[in-house]
Amino acid sequence: MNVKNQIILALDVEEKNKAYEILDQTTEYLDTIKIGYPITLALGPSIITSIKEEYDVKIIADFKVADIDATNEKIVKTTLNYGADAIIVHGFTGEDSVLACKNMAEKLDKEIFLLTEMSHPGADKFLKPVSLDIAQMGVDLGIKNYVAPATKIDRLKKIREVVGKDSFIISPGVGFQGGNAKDTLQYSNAAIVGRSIYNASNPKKALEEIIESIKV
Ligand code: O7M
Repeated sequence: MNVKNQIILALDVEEKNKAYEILDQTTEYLDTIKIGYPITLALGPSIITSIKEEYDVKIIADFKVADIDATNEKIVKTTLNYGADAIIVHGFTGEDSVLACKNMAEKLDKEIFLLTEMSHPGADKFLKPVSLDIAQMGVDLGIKNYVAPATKIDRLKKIREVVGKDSFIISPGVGFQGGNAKDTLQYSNAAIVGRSIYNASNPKKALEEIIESIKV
């Protein structure tokens, strides 16, 4: 996946007007949007289709899919048929669950991202001990796209080592959670940013500043 300016907007707002306002202000610089549960549960999954119709963007559906294979397959199929270009899938569920997602996405000519380790402190207890194994499972399954934390650069670096230089990593946690875009992009292909943009008094300016900070 190609991500303009290496920034993905996490559009975790719950009102359509607000979502469109943010998109109007940021799509000059962005071409990849992450749509998650907050906006989808508030507005319904057709928000994916609506955004795709009105903006020239790629949509990554962040539904952190984590069920048995048969259920995962249905979740992936329905989400991608709403127009999402890719869907984020948890890795801790294991090979059969992840493979069901990969196979369905490939059938629809779309992509999955495998979530390895998370950005919040609580993830250290259960996910950290297995995240490199999750990443290795992804490599063994032929997965090309990964999610790894911007808040834990040492972990991001290790995950990069496991998945290799040709894999595509996207990283949440820049800004509000304490991560820094420039440091993150040493090991990651794109930073995911939410609140620092959509809660800013001037989202366009906030985004411009993040993009500038990457260049210096
Ligand atoms: O910049 P923020 O903190 O407002 O938003 C970060 C976004 O990334 C938000 O949508 C989170 O749900 C998501 N996220 C994390 O913050 N940490 C993770 O470990 C994983 C994700 C994520 O996108 O998972 C795929």
